[in-house]
Amino acid sequence: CQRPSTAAPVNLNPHITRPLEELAAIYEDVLGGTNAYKARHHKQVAGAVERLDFVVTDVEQLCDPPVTPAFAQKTSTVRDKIRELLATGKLAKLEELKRKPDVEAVLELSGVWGIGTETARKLHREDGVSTVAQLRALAARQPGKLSANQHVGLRFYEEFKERIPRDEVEALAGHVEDAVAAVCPGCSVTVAGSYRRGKTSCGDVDVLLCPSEEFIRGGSQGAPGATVDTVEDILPAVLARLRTRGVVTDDLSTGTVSWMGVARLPDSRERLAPTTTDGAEGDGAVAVVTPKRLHRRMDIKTYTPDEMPFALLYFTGSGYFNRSMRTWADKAKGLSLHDRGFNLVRGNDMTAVRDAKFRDERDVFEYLGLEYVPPEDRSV
Ligand code: DCP
Ligand code: MG
Ligand code: MN
Repeated sequence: CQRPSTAAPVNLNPHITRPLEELAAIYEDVLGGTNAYKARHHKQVAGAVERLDFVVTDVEQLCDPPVTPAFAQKTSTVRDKIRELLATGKLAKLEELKRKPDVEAVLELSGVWGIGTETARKLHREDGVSTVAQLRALAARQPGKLSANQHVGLRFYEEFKERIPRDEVEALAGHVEDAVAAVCPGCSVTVAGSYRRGKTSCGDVDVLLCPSEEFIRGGSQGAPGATVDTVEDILPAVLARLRTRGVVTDDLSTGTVSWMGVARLPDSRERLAPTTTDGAEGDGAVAVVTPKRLHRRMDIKTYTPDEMPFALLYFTGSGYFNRSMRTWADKAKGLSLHDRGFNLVRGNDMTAVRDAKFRDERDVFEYLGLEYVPPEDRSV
């Protein structure tokens, strides 16, 4: 029952769709095999509920007409699950599955960065590994069992699990800004992701770089002071500086315009240490508080000014918001929306949309006939 609306499609029923998706993910990724059918069934219903333009308060609202054919089936146990969610806010089945040793093991192992549920299942089944501690022991005995990235994920397992406070995100981004200013003056640095959506803490730091039009046209001629000449040179040069400063400690994936890796605030003891008149060291008179300097996941990507509105939209998320935006673009306009622009889809053909100029995110919303949604409202 989709009414035409100019309001951007947001999920009004996360209280139903999230637990159903979590359950589906366990059926599909953790249990696998014949559970794939159950997973699909739950995902179809969650997908249909996600697109509704009203808040579901009674399961009967989904029955006549059925929100999706999957829902019409007499045997639909999803109906009971939604009834349970509406009544209790919980899913007994989900809680029960999460307590099963096999499921628990796969969920714990796939919490290591770089280890997907497939690998986690294999490690559990074939190597008898159930915990991160056991995986560390295995990795020490047989380093070849894991990829370089998985070793990094394992090394920083506890640190990566910690949320990053906003001020630390800002401090880390400040170091990126310094490096960018030295390499390519006029290139903008924008923190996207959950930070831009206004979250008080973030899972990682998502940074977008965008050089000026002048740089695009004339390299260092167009942007005086730039030490590089092409878009592809910016990120490698920025990373080199950040490594020298000890801000970037590890790489997970390196390309010319896209990097994933590990960063942490440099040792700031000098700056934080109060100056003393006698300069005596180690006499206990000066309490130097060294803040915890945790290793943090950071992503940095470079986009051209033409791509930037799309990149900003994509990397601001949330993932759920992106999905509804993409579905809307596809269903309402036959457009495929991605991080660099729009493609017009005609059967199997895709052509880039070039008839419009997109200066900012608002232009993208407008092109889709949608009201602008500020980043803070994109978390669902
Ligand atoms: N994104 C996406 N699809 C993916 C991965 C990412 O649409 N498969 C988009 C939406 C995310 C954004 O990129 O919001 C940034 O990805 P993150 O994984 O960093 O997610 P968030 O920044 O939103 O949350 P967190 O605080 O956990 O980092
Ligand atoms: Mg993020
Ligand atoms: Mn990220």
